[in-house]
Amino acid sequence: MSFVTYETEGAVGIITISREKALNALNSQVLDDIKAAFDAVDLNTVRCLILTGAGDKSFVAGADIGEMSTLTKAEGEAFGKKGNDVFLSIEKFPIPVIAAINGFALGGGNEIAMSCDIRLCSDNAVFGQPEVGLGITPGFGGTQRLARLVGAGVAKQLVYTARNIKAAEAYRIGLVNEVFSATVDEAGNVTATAQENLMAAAKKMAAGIAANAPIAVRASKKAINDGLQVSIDEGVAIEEKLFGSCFESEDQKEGMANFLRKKDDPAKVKHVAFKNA
Ligand code: DAK
Repeated sequence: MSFVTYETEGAVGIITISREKALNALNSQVLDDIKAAFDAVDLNTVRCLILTGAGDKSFVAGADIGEMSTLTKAEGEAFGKKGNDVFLSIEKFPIPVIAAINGFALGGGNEIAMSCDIRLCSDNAVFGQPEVGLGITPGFGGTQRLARLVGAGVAKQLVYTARNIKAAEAYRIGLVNEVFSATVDEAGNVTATAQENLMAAAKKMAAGIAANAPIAVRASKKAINDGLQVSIDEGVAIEEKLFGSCFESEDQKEGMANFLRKKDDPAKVKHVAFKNA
């Protein structure tokens, strides 16, 4: 039995962590299943991924505390490496990954969300790095990615205090890109839940990304990720190479020719059905 499901809708793939009874907490098997799901994505047909959690209460409530409670030092290090390998492969995955955060994103849950490219959440989402309260440090990249995303000062405050924050605060500090609430009609009836609106927005964004030139989207992801590791001089050199690599591709030729054909009214320019060459 796998704790992860995978489905596709056109060029969008949806990976769902599905261990609802334990609020989708990450044990070794869940980590293996996540890796297997990413490995199985057909990059010839899928151009953007959504990562979410099953149910409407939790995205991922962290690493599995039961499993971690009996680890030796060596096992703890191995568990940390297993998670880090999975999270790094998400961060470096060739196509964009959107985290649709539908509830708790604590510890390893916040860390896996931060390894995605874009974070959207429902208004019941709760974020935090509670590890120091459990006697450990964040172990799946939390000390590194949180500081890069929200700045060292805010990251240190969140990690040292182990305080959970709600969606609005996560938005204010730049941890999430957008927050979704339920839609209510004039009579006060809920016409769409926050989670439904979250998933609809994630799918719409993913489909929009998937409609853009895939070579350029992949190169942009790589340029941003690689550039964040180096000086600005080295970063622009990385960008130059990746920018150059787009030329002579079918995407570039078709994309620019399409614009030029419609140049009298640029608003009418539609992205062509790009191929990968
Ligand atoms: N692990 C295992 N089970 C969990 C879990 C978790 N992180 N979170 C929730 N569950 C389970 C609960 O035990 C409960 O199971 P049953 O008792 O029904 O069998 C079920 O999910 C429902 O949870 P609750 O009954 O507690 O639900 P509530 O609504 O009352 O509370 C909650 C929801 C999210 C506030 C609460 O469950 C909670 O505080 N959960 C723990 C959150 C947490 O502290 N997460 C961070 C874990 S630490 C490292 C590698 C990795 C890491 C660190 C180091 N290295 C090796 C270096 C990562 C660490 C973490 O992620």
